[in-house]
Amino acid sequence: MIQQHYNPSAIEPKVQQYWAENKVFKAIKDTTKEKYYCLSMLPYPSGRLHMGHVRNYTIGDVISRYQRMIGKNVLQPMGWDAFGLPAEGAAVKNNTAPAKWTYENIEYMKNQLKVLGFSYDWDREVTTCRPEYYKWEQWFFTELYKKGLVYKKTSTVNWCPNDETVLANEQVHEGCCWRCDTPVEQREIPQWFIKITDYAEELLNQLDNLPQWPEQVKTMQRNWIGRSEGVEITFKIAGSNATLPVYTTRPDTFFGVSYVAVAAAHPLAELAAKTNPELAGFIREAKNTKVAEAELATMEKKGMAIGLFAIHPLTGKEVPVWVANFVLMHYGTGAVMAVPAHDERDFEFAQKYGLQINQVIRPLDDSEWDFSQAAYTEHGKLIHSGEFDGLTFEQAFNAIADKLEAMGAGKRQVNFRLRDWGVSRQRYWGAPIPMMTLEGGEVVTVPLQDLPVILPENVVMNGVQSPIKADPNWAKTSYNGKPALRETDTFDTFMESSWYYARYTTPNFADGMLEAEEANYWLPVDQYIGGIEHATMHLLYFRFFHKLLRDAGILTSDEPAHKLLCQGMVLADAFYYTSPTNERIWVSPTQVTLERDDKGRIIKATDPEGRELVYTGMTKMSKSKNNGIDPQEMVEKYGADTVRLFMMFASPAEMTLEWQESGVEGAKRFLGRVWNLVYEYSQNPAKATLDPKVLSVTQQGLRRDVHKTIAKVSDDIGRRQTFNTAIAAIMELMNKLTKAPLESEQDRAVMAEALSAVVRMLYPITPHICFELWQALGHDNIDFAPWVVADESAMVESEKLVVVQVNGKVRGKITVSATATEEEVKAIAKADSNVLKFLENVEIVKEIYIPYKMLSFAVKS
Ligand code: ANZ
Repeated sequence: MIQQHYNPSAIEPKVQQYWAENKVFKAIKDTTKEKYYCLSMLPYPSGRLHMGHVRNYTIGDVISRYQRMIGKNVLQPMGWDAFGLPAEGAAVKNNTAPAKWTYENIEYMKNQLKVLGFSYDWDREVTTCRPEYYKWEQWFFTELYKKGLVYKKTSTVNWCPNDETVLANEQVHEGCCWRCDTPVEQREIPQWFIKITDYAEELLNQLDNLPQWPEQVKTMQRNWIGRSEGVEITFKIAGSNATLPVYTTRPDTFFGVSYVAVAAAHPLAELAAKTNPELAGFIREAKNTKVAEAELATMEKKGMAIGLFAIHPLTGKEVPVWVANFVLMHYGTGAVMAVPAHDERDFEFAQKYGLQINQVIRPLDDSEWDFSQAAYTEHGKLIHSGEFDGLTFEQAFNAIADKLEAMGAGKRQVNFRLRDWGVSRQRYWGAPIPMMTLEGGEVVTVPLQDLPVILPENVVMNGVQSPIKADPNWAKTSYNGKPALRETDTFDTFMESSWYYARYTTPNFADGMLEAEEANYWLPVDQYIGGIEHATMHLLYFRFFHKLLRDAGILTSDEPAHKLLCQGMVLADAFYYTSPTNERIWVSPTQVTLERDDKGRIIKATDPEGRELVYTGMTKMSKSKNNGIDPQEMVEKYGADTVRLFMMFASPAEMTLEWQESGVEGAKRFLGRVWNLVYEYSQNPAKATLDPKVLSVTQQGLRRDVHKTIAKVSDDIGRRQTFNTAIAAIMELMNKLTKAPLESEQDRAVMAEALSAVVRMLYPITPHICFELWQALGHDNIDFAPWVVADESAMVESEKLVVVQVNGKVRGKITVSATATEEEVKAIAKADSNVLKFLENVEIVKEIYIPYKMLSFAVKS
């Protein structure tokens, strides 16, 4: 029996327990069914779920449950991206081991996920810090090494002196560490690399095979891979045998070269510095101020002439060689031919140091360009370029490239901005890199039978130094009876998150990385969901690993995921006051009392002490602004279904979501209305079956609304993924249903059909309440119920309502058959008693008919 009032805390735990005990969402390979693999990005076990997780996982759960209802064999797994730096920091702070901290967090957060009612197959849970997981990652790395896709190289890295770790370029923000804001230094250390550049072309080209990925993500990946076509041109150095190759994408500007610039670490600069202490000082400083690539364009240009001259291969003229801080050592050849008239950076540099600015490109419309202000960087026509004058960009590119190639002074070249992936980290809490060095210096892989190389978990963290580096014995091992030393670096944690999606398909397979048959049944992922912040690194490594697994003969597909959805951020109001020491103290929005104007705008905000607060608007939920809303508190207060409904209703999935408690309350009221209507209906349920032939016009109209809503909701959830509009349509239908009569048998039969549709349409979003209501409607278990399908015949209108006007005033409303002709409609109107009164004793001068909407008479007496 259904309770009279909706009480989520009475039903949600009960339903969740049922799901868990009966393993309702266990995914089993079944080749007779179409599979659907729905994957949400796995969380880092930081301790508590935040609203961003809840949004991500609710979207995934709605899609999974919907796909299950339409008959797919659904796999929806969950796991933990469990290695990483925060565990070490927390361990030091709380005087515990990173492993212990991590496993405790996982336990806690797993429970939080269960309380939200997500339909995961928990038997496939993957925890990336477990040896049974990283064993296969280590094995795969040794395989890549054997294939020549892994190498060790001493290279300059971004070094955070506080965290004592290497940072990737994108982990350096304005010269500082992304985590602790410490200024980043440059260091030379040996590191392991995976040759992602071997796959650059394929990673770029196959973006075209991903029509269901957001354009924005593909554009970011294209820019990240950064393919460019250019020419490598070799300059000779005057008075020596040395040569200086440069890489340019603008050979058309070749006659405008006024100097050549090299990177601070370029061998030519180093050579010149040997006899020039001032230059040596400049180089030292330039090498230590490392900036992210994106800042190169805007930072202050600095340089110094190195005292050498380069000979222009076509004009024979000599131009000075400079070292410049805007030239990257690891791109192209580490040297550029500078054309200040046509390149912004070269221009700024030339202006600063008084170098020549020679125009060689003219706008196509022959207009004049003012070279005192800026470079002209567009493609145009060549001038002052000898035999090449008058050529366009493409013509000149080819003509000059051909000529240089014929002379042996240049060659066409494709370059990629993408660098090989440095996977070594000097931290403890990661998977050990499975390599060893023998006494003679030979480097060997750890053989499979000795894998995994286990990271000791029961350690005491001494400051930030890695315990496996601190313990001199840990590295000592042997190889074929000879002493060997283990690598003490660990993998970048992006390694684990690059293949977890595949491991979920065969999570407990002990004889290999993946059991190929089952893996290929589930893969590729049909729907991947996660934050846009992963557009480049994770999502590129994920695509790369899939191709590596394919080329290892394990997987058969080219790409890991057909469809990608990047959910928007969750925002909340933020408030602060200024302390006596002039600090901003941020007050949680849950503590704030608000006064609003009649348009709902905030006009006054006060904290519990009555202090007036500054309102800064809606911003991303964050610790720094103390405006995070704790999902657990919200679930305790409103129930999981309400939180889920609000999240899916408040905005389209890709857009930002503004957390409004009033909206959450509204969601709860709506569920209360659904509950009440089902309760009311269940007190006197339909005994007759629905008979479309005997329905009144009103009953037919209501049924039509029901089926139109079903069609719209199916399309919104299934194809358009506009969950908010689907919910709005269900709400609109509910408004009509609450007003509908429940008097006759057919009234109740129509209602029975309508409610069974509403409950099934809401189930993917609010599964607990629907589980209960479905039984109240006399059905069995909604977890196995099919999605409701719209009945085309119920959607056609057999009759239409036409408004009749006389001299612009509404005088009647007539019901006509949906196939009535204009003449028939007019005849019915003229016979209608209400209309007739106004047509007597007058002359009809004009009749206007808008089919099945309006009939208008103009009359005069
Ligand atoms: C001459 C020139 C003239 C250039 C002109 C541009 C405009 P993308 O498209 O990203 O590949 N360049 C080459 N190597 C560089 C390095 N190591 N550090 C900094 N800049 C470098 O960019 C290629 C262009 O970037 C090249 O074309 C070169 O400048 C510069 F009107 O050569 B160009």
